[in-house]
Amino acid sequence: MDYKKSVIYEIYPKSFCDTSGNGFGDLNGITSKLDYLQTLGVNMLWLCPFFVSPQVDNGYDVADYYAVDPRYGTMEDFDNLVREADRRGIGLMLDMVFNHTSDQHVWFRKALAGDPYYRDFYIFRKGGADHTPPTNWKSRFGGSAWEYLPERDEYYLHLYAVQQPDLNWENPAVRQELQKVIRFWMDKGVKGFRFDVINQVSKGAYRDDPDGDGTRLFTDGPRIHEFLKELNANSFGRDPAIVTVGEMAATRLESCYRYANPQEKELSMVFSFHHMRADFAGDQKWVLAPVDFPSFKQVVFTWQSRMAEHGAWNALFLNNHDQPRIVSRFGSEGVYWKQSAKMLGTLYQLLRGTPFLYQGEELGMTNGHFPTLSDYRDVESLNNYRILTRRGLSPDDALRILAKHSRDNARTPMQWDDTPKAGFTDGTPWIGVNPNCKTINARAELADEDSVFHYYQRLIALRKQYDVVSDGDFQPVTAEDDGVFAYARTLPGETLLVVCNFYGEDYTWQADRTLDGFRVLLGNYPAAAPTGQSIALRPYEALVLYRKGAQA
Ligand code: TEU
Repeated sequence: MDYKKSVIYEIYPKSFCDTSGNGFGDLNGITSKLDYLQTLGVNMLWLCPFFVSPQVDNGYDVADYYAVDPRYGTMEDFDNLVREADRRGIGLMLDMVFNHTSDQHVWFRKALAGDPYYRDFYIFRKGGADHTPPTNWKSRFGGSAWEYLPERDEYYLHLYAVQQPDLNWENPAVRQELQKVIRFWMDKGVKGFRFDVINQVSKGAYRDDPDGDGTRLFTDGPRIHEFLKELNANSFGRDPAIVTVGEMAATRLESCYRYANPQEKELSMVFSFHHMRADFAGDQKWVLAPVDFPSFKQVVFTWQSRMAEHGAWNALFLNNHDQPRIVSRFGSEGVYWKQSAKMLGTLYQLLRGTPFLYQGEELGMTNGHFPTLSDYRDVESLNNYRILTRRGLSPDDALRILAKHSRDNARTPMQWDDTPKAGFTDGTPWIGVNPNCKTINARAELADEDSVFHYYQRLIALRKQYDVVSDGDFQPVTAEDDGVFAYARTLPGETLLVVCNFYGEDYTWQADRTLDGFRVLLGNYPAAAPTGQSIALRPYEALVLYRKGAQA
């Protein structure tokens, strides 16, 4: 698959489509929606984990890498999904959670039972004389990254939930086991792999971080490139058709030059997250802060330019299963809901890289707006609610922060139709259905030529129709601080100009070049071809302009 000309669609199976009536999405549900996905025009499906798991972190706590959790179906259902997707020219990308396992994985159970071989699969350390943890590192989900085992008077490391003990990648036996997992799924016809927090598997020295929570020490660690090259050579690198993407939490730009440069033989591309911190306060996620648009634009432009200079490839996204819905976060749910959803899709899908759209993004799905704590399911959100209220925040103030930042905003069931359960399940959904499924749903949008769905269909088609989208250079156009996100993609004799009014007000934009000779390939308003050097942009207006001939 030519990942530079492809669009990848992320599916959170638990929330996609339930065919068994247990309230959980399942593999047969995905199979039943392949025609819908083929109509949308996507080329590959990234499936979040569906392996055997106690579901503490919705499957990112894996208890058996080789087996389908019965909640999601059977291995025969998976084999059928591979066949049916392949018939439609759609590949499958599986999610490999290799930084940690579930504490119910047999390896960890054996380690706790004292088996020395499996004990070295994990990271056990003695604490300090004063009963302090081995280091001051913090879990990404709140609290210490070390869990004390009184019966052994030692700790084990978990960068995420307590029930997600970190694997010891310094142990070659661990790395060989994980390479076997990848080869197993390759043999079953899988054509892509997403690697969960893979840049945190090389921990370096276990020492206190005097200036922080340890992230600087265990992120992009000392052996990470060596480990990735070894993983590549002993598994997916044996099939040049396989596409890989690394989730690089808290990564550095310089590290990503290497992760995603084909000459390094590590990965095809990387997810980075610095642009998704534009509504954080400094490094703090669990606060209410406005969107810092100039910072968002500057980060995206910097990553686009620098990664291109170093021959490295980006995975492009604004939504995923960990991020609140972007139309609620950076756009508008009000009168300009549709325009802002289309504008945000245009803004990122035509950048240099491979776009990953997240289930429901193509419909303009919004945040869940859960009114009570009992509506939440996410371990990270529930942990942080406790932390916020322990710090003295009122329950209402803490719930306001969860409503804005919780990952559960992205995990409400996919909205297939306008019935009370949105056509997601006949049973009791594991998490609440967004009542706005009455108007925001696939059935309605498939029937409406002006829908977000049909706009995304046309947006996705541009990547296949115009080489300048897949192969063109990137040039920032509006780097200075104004309300427009505009950039150019160029090939000799071709220019694509993408202009997005990021705000909900009219704005007259002065272009850095004459717009004569450009034609409108796509827009979220009825638009005539602009002329001269300025465009009167309407609220959240997006325009894709194209000119063939002398560089504009
Ligand atoms: O996410 C890693 C990660 O850092 C995210 O949890 C996200 O950055 C954080 O929630 C922002 O506050 C991966 C998976 O995508 C996520 O679903 C898992 O919970 C996590 O790893 C542990 O496997």
